[in-house]
Amino acid sequence: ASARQVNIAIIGAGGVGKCFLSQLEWLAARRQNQKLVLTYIATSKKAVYSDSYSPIALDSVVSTLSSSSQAPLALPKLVDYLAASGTKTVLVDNTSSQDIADAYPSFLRRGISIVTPNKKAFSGSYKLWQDIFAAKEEGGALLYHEASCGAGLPVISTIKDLVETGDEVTKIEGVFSGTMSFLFNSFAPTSGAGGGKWSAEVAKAKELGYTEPDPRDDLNGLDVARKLTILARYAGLEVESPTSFPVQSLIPKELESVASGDEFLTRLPEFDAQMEEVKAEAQKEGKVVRFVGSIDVASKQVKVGLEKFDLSHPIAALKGSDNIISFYTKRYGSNPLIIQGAGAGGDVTAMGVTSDLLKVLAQL
Ligand code: NHO
Repeated sequence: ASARQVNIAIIGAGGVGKCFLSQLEWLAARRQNQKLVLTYIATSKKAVYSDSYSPIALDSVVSTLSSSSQAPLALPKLVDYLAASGTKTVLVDNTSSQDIADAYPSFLRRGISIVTPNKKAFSGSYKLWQDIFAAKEEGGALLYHEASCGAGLPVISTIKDLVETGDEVTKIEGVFSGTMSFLFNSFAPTSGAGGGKWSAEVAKAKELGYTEPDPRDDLNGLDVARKLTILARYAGLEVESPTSFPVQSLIPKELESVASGDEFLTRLPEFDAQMEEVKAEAQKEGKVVRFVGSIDVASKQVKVGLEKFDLSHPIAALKGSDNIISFYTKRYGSNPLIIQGAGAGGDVTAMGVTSDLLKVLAQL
């Protein structure tokens, strides 16, 4: 392979993965002086690759994958396969797999760079977080995960820029879940009028590709807790895990142990009255309820849950699946740096992954 070739390996071809593939095809066709070659792609069931690392055509990759009879390589084998190519390689992890996240150190140590929207590596144990960054140094690899918070919005790059230029983050707060934003904006609109049944809005959010593969990961607050864990760590707090601070779950107790996400969605309508009550209680005070998260750096407090807001508050007035994230810092004083926009969905999330890939490519 020529020095200007970069191999790409992709795991995951679901909602985000498919959008990423079409962005990659667009990018590869326009990339000058650097040839992007897809040498491996896998889902949980199938894979496409060859011992000679022959290029997998990007315009037909989805159908090639679905008609493939190859099984995915076990992770240690995949590390060896990618490292043995002798060509610079970027792994794109478009899954939500903890196993793959746990294997990041072994990829990075072998010099394989990683871009990903998967939150699990950066919001798992603090030990994994430390291992990942040590392995990255050791292997001289690159690592970006912009889409792990706020989809394509520049959230991770912003907090890194703030910290690495010597600013001090004092507080971060906002709406960090595209799903929760969508749910409350449509279930409890500021206009007071309308608003569908809670369970119907949840089903719609799943259909629109906003939710995690299992929507319970959004409704139990864990998805927001993961994002706050990541941001808190960049802000300098040694948060042990996304379950080491208070997180309010919106999953009815009775449905906590239901086996599948689909069964959960089927039974959720039985509990619509509970959410109607939450909505009515806020309405009585002339407010709306929203699902928010905050990090107070000085007191080391992180929390996630429901809060009531005046109708004129920027958090109450969000639209669609928008996130809003306010960074309070020494430099910015009492007027925070605010980032707002779509916080979920295949295309905008994939854009975060593709722009990370561009950052890696520029340095290879
Ligand atoms: P899918 O559609 O379930 O696809 C997962 C793919 O991974 C499938 O092809 C599956 O076969 C493959 N896979 C799973 N485990 C595997 C394994 N062990 N080995 C090989 N393949 C495996 O999931 P999505 O929706 O495409 O999500 C992919 C990743 O993007 C997840 O890590 C998710 O957390 C992340 N992500 C998604 C979104 C989004 O909007 N869909 C966002 C960010 C990151 O900003 C977004 C967000 O935070 C959404 C959040 N729910 C919110 O705020 O409401």
